[in-house]
Amino acid sequence: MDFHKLKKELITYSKEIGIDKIGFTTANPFDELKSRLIRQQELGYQSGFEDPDIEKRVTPSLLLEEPHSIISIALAYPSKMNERVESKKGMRRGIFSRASWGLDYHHILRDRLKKLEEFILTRVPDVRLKSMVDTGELSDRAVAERAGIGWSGKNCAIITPEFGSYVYLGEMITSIPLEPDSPIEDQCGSCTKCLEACPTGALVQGGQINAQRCISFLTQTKGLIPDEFREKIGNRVYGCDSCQTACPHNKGKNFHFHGEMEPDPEVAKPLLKPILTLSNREFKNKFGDVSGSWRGKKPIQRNAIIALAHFKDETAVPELIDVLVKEASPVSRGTAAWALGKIGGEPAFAALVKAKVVETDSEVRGEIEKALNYYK
Ligand code: B12
Ligand code: SF4
Ligand code: SF4
Repeated sequence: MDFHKLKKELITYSKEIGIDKIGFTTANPFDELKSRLIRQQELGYQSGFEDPDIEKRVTPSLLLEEPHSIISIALAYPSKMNERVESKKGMRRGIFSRASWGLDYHHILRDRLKKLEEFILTRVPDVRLKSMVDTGELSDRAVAERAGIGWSGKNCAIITPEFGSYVYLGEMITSIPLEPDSPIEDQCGSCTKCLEACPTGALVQGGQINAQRCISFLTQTKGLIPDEFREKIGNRVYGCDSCQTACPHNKGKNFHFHGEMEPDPEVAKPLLKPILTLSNREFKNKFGDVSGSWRGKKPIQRNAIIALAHFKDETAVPELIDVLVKEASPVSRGTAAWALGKIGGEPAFAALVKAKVVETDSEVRGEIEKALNYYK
C-alpha cells in the first residue's frame, strides 16, 4: 500500500466532505500532556468534564490496538450572526457562546469522521480506526497541536492561521502509518490580550487555566453559582468567548462554510423571560439541537435568572417571584431570590419577606437573607 498516496487522497477527499483543515501525527504517547494533566489535577484546576483516566488520555495504544497515526480535523464555525436580533429594555436577551451556535458540533464532526473512515476502509479494508470528538479520551487540542492544525494559544485554544481559534476539533486513531506533519510556530509573541480580557482571572498564566474559575465551566454547572462570579457571568446563558474575541488572530475571522452551523438568532440569543417558564418538552424543542443544552434545562434557567439580574430588568420581577414561590429546584429559587434583591423594588421586597417565612431549604433561605440585605 502506498501510504504517501493515501495521505494525499485523504487531504483531497477531506475538502470534498467539508473538513476545513486536516493534519496528521504519530500515535506516540503524549508525554508532555501527561505531566500537565497531573499538575492540573493536583492544583484542582480541572473542570471535571475531562476523562478521568489520565493514562488513557495520553496513550493512544490503550485506545486502539497497535496504532500508527492520528488524523486531526478542524471545522471552522461562524463568529457573527447573519441575522441580528436586538436585546431591548423589557425584552432582554441572553447569549450562547459561538461553539453552541447551530446544530451540535459533535454530530457534524462525527459525520465528517465517519465519511473519512468509510473512505479509508475502501482503500485499506483491514484497517483499525477509532474516531472521537470532545467526549473521547484524547485531548483534541494536544492532538491538533502535534498534527500542525494550529498553535496552542495563551488562551488555551488551538489557533489556526486560516480560521483563528473558531474551529471545532476531532480526531481518528488509525492502524496505518500515515506520514506525520510538523507542529506550527507559536504566534502569540508578547501579546497578553486574552489574559487581560478574562473576566474572572481563570487564565492563571499563558496556556494555563483554572477551569473552576472559567465562566464557560460555571455556566455548565448545576448548583448555585458562587457569589463572586454571578455578576461576571453577565448575560451569558452558556459558555464564554471573551478570551477568543480579544485575540487579534480572530479579528475578521467569520466563516459560514457549513449550513448546519448557522445559528437561529432566537435560539443563540434567546429572550430571557420565556426561558423561566419553559416545560422540559418546550426546552427540548427549542434548544435540544444545540451543544449548549447538554446539561439540560436547569443550568440555562439559572443562568437566564442571573442575566435578568445583570440587566436589572424590572419587568421580569413577576416571573422571578413565580420562580421563588413555585419552582421545585432550590438552585432556581435561590438564584431568583438573589436576582430579586439585585433588581430591587417594593414587589420584590414583599415577595422576599413572604418567602423567608415559608422557605424550608437552608441554602435558599441564605440567598433570601442576602437579597434582603441589599435593601438595607
Ligand atoms: C474540559 C474541557 C473544557 C473545560 C476546561 C478547558 C481547558 N482549557 O482545559 C471548560 C469547561 C472550562 C471548557 C471551556 C471551553 N471549551 Co472546552 N473542552 C474540554 C475538553 C473536554 C477537555 C480539555 C482538557 O483536557 N483540558 C486539560 C488541558 C490541560 O489540556 P488541553 O487543553 O486539552 O491540552 C493543551 C494543554 O495540555 C497544553 N499544555 C500541555 N502541556 C503544557 C505545558 C505548558 C507549559 C503549557 C503552557 C501548555 C501545555 O497543550 C495542550 C494543547 O493545546 C475538550 C475536548 C477534548 N476531549 O479534548 C474541549 C475543548 C478543548 N473545548 C473547546 C471549546 C470550543 C471550549 C470553549 C471555547 C467553549 C466556550 N465558548 O465556552 C471554552 C474555552 C475555555 C478555554 N479558554 O480553554 C474546544 C477547543 C477548540 C479549539 N480551537 O481549541 C475543544 C477541543 C472541544 C472540541 N472538540 O472542539 N472546556
Ligand atoms: S472562556 Fe471566559 S472565563 Fe473562561 S478563560 Fe476564556 S475569558 Fe476566561
Ligand atoms: S490574545 Fe494574544 S496571547 Fe492570547 S491567544 Fe491571542 S495572540 Fe495569544
